[in-house]
Amino acid sequence: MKKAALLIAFCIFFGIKLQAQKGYHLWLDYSAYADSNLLKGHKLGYYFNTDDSIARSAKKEFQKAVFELTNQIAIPQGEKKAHWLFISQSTNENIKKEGFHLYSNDNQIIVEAKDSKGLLYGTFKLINLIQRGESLKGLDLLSNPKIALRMLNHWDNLDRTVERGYAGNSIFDWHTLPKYINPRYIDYARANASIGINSVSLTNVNANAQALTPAYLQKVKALADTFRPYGIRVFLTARFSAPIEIGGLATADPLDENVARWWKEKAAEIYRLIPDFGGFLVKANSEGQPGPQNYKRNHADGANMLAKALAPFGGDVIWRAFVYSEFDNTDRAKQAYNEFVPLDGQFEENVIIQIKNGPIDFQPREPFHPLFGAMPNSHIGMEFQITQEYLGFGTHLAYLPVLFSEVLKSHTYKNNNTVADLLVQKNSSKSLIAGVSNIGSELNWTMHPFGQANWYGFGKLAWDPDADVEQIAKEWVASTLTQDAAATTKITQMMLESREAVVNYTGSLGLHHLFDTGHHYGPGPWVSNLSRPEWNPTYYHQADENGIGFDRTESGSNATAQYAVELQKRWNNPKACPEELLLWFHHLPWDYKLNSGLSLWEQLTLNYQKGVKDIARFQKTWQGLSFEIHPQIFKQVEMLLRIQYDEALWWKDASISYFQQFSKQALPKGVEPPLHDLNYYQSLKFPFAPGTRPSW
Ligand code: GCW
Repeated sequence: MKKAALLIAFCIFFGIKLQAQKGYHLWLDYSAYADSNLLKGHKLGYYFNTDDSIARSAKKEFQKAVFELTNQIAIPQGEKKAHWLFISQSTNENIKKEGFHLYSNDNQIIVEAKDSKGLLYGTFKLINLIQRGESLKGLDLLSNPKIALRMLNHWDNLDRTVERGYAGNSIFDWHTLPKYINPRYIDYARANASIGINSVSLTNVNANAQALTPAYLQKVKALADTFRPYGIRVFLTARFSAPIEIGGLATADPLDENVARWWKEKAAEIYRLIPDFGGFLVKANSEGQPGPQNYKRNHADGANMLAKALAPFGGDVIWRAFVYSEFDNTDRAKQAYNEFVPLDGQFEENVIIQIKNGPIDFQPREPFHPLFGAMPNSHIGMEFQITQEYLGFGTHLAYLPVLFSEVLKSHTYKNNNTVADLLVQKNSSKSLIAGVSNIGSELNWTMHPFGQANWYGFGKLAWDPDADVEQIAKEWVASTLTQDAAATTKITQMMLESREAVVNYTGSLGLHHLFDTGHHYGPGPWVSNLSRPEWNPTYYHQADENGIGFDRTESGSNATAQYAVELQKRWNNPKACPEELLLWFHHLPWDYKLNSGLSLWEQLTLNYQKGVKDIARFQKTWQGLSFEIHPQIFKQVEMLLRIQYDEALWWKDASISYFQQFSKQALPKGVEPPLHDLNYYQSLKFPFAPGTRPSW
């Protein structure tokens, strides 16, 4: 009893309101910052010049925030008298579609936009400024989205399992839809709108044709109706063989007239229910998914057939470039380029090619994908993975905007463009940045409280790919964890370093795909028995007594030839190749001397140790923050960092034990010997690791 009373007194003293479950409200939790002085001197009358459903959402958000922040009620007033003006249909030419201008004059604060979506985004921005205690005096902020389609891709199955999901089940409960609208759908839409996300694809790219049946389309319509007032359009994944599976046709050949007609009719059926339906996201001829190649057609044939079905209604086809064939024994990293570059210029106007950030698969570090800059006559989009398939699932702290931004800023040396420049495609309604969602039914949505920062940061970078990731981290911290300046600096620093820590303890210097089979949980550098060579970690690290790494230079797979000459020169030469990509492009002897003077073996093992040490450091930093952070979140992160530390150590020890049998070298000073022998690490099995479908 005494303890509980003390805790409550403590919380009141530090201005922390106790809530049953902290974290659900994400960065839209205004309770911790309720400060009636915050809006002192500001009258609370407001005026909206628009009253459509999206503007009404903006109004609701404003009212809610004012009430939660000040315990006062905002009141509608005439345009002249109101202190807060929300103006849509602006004639200001500097404001673009979905953009906004926030400014203040002597007695008014104005949110001005061209359209209601811009008004909603501007309102959320204004609330965020207030929530973070930013002064509104002299406010003058113009913000236009640089990317048209800012999109979440859910890999959610209809049975509510989530492929590579680590935060519980799917938030979409297909069984109770369409009649039961879980209030959570609205909070999901609010959260997305608050960071500018305007499109969501609801279903797994490993698609189930059932989603396109009339019964399921009713459910999709219910979700679309729920999300629409928040400016969000829905997309579905289209299983290429749907005409056979649910249409009763004998073929899904894209050049077959009946097939094309089936998709046209399907599109018409969908648009009758959902007039602003976004379109289809398609994974075809990849990892066993059906596609046009089943009929000896190519990706353009497949994509264009669907594009023609959607075009009359304004829909798009987002066609994924994540392909690698079991019948192609060249380097997997080269295959997407080889398949897609010859098709450049052949895609319909409403097709966007969605390319993963790197050529293999969302690894902790990869060079940018060679297709960026290689398809100048097609619309291209970016696919990031927000869910942490390869960066510690739901239990590791890894602030991913650092990874995203590293890719976006990469110079392609094609027409002087960075990857971000290529994505922005000035004024194109087909520009796209998609992120594979990390959201699930966990009360705090993402399992790890810091996973929320990855959702948040993704949205911010999709709005502005040049945005500063440190600034994003600071804003997120101030909106969720604390506004104490010293604590913010410490937490932000930890976030900024966290991604590199994961790189170091999973495999640095350009090593990749060392993960255990199937579920990808933990280390499995020894795995070599899978049916397809490129599913085996041994394919990627190529470690033997002579050295380690994948030779992708002219003497090897020549994958470097898919990049601009400037990059070829740099990457082909181990002395010029950035150390963090060295073993991505080179196979080098264990005693190869790095620029630092250390040998490859020394540097690699020291990096493993550094990754572990970094997590221990984060634990210490976190322990010092117990007075600044809500007790529940503090405890959650404390437990999670413990898991991360143990798993980082496991990664280091397992990897070093495995590689040491080839290097045959002693550990350098500063690297602690593994706790167990290799057999032990190889014996660990995790049949129920999350993120893969249970086989019941
Ligand atoms: O990252 C890999 C995953 C698969 C995924 C695939 C893809 C949806 O391991 O689970 O399937 O990529 O992106 O299609």
